[in-house]
Amino acid sequence: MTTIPTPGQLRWQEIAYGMFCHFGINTFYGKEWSDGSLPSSGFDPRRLDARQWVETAKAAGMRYLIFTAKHHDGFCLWPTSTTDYALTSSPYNGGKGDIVGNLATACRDAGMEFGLYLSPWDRHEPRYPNAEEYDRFYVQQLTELCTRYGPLFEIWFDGAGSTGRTYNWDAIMETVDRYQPNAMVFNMGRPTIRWIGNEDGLAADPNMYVVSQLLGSSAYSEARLAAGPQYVPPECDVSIRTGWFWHPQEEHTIKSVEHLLGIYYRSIGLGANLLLNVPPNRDGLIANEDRARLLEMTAELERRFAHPIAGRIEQEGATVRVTFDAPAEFDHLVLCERLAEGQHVNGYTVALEPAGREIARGITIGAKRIHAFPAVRGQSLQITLSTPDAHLSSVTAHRTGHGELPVLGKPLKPGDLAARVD
Ligand code: FUL
Repeated sequence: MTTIPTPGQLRWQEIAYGMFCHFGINTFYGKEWSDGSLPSSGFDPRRLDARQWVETAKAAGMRYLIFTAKHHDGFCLWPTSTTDYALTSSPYNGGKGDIVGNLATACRDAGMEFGLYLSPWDRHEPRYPNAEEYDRFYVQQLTELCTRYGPLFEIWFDGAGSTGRTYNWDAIMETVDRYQPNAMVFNMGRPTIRWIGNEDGLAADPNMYVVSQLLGSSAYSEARLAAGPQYVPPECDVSIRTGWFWHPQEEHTIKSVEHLLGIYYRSIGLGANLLLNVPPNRDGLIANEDRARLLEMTAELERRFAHPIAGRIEQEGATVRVTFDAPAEFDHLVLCERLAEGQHVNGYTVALEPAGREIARGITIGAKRIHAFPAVRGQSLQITLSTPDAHLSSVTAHRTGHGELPVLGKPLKPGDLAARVD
């Protein structure tokens, strides 16, 4: 890794928007975390339809889907040879189900990128206290997932519960390198993408892709970064509900369209990826309420952004002149930086010509930067960049009817989370 993105990282940033699906034993017992003792007998999604999840993601404009193959409780959603604590010992499909497999196929058929979450922290597995034995077990699970289900777009290593624990990251990363060399690696081991540092879906401003430290990672990854700053773009993960898993009677916690738009502007609109969790329910379906809210958000995004007024870009040194075909009224600008040679913009202003009135300014642009401001009218802009090494790949104007960022609702308190079993 260097300070220049790999083609895989660039593609991942271009894809930008994904669905997270938290689903497992917790779904059936009303838990967010469980300790590995919940019986498999409770796991029975009678109407499970992986295609409905993928179709929902697609209708929402999402381009990748990450599934919890195993959460901290250790319950596996594919027929693994490593443990009985899996859907094979549940009533679901007479113990013959393979939800990871169904989802992989549904994604492939729909042209949706597919990735997996495999929790290193495992509260069920009796070998967990023995680091060497557990590492072998974990590598075996990862090998099954990396070899049975086609190309993985992303592998999600969650640091929760693992503070102070050392895993055999060499062996884990060898497995990824051998079987899934193109998968993006989330936050641990040899990360190619990083956690944004909160679970609210909000990126930092400025949003720097070249970093020398990660949040919530491991000593192993930190040591790698200590060798020098590297290009590791962030992913914002957040749930559409208060919890990551579906719970009965929590429909009221589904975020409002305004809040979801606020998240979109502060993640994708700040150049980060957005991985929005939409948890399937006990039937094994994305519930109507979640689906409806998600699609309302998509409809509003389309209303705002589906009719861009494209600007022609001419650059001389650090000065970029943007010209629209005709004078237009607009209240949003979307700027994209050319990233193939790395992230360079580190300060910029946007002025409306000919008067030179400043309408927007910022520090970083990156994959995408959305600005909102009271409507203006004009045909050309002058953007002054911090350095002639920086280049923009596109500038579009939009007339949305909104001159400011969507407002985030009241921040959710940890106490709002559904019960955890510790
Ligand atoms: C956290 C986990 O503890 C949560 O349960 C959830 O999976 C979230 C995405 O990551 O670290």
